[in-house]
Amino acid sequence: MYFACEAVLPRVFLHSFGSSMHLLPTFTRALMRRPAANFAEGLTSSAHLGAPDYDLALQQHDAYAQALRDCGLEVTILPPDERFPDGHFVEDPFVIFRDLAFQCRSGAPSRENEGESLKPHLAHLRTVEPPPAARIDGGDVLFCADRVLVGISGRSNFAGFKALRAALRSVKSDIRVDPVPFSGVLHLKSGLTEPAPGFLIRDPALQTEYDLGWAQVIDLPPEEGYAADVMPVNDTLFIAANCPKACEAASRHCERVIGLDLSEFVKMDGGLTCLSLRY
Ligand code: CIR
Repeated sequence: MYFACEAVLPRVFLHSFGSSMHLLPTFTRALMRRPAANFAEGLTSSAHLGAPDYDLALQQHDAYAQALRDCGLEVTILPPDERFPDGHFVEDPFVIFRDLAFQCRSGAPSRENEGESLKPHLAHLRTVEPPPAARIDGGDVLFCADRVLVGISGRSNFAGFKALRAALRSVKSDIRVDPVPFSGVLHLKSGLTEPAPGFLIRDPALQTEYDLGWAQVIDLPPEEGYAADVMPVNDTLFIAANCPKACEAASRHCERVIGLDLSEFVKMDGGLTCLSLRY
């Protein structure tokens, strides 16, 4: 079950994934992993939200996968893997850019080896592994229309940033890749994403000295901060359900806005983008 957002204001910009205006191509496939029964043993800083409900999480995961299928994507769902309670957050172990699959190494020790089990499913891509000191989570990597922002966080370091930049430049030599030291949220994309070219949506909890002056920044009210992790999929923008201000802002810039309820994943610090790898 997912929700169409009412467009309450005129839509003045369409998202332009798959056009020459955006670095990323039209997505045709997505890779996901079903949450394991022990997923509540994963890392979280949100214990105050209560323990997640496994059955509801599975329903929300199913709805998410169906919503991607409804956008025309072929969705592969891998079986649960109890070795990794955070293993369904498949966005973190890989960054995919055209034919490149950059294998991340998380700054969180419990998540360091998650990528190995995803690797065979990305074998058609050119896999690049970073040097041992490089740490990075895919949740810290934001592809904007004309640049890539790489969060420097508890999970991702400068060595990780440099390794990723080199790998991205092996695909597109003039790609702009900026480091973005930040604090206040787990991953960069937990607190900052680009719903439409030149427009950023931000959780006010995110603190950074990085100059965002090149974009128009939409600041969400604190109570809707987690809706800053929006997920553009071709002509559709996915946002967290039940966030009216975020929905209104997104509808101003995007043709089709869909709300997805991920309440059980939010309890484990998960946002929209982290549940799939789209390529
Ligand atoms: C973690 O702390 O790593 C997981 N519990 C949540 C990861 C969410 N990933 C993401 O936002 N990209």
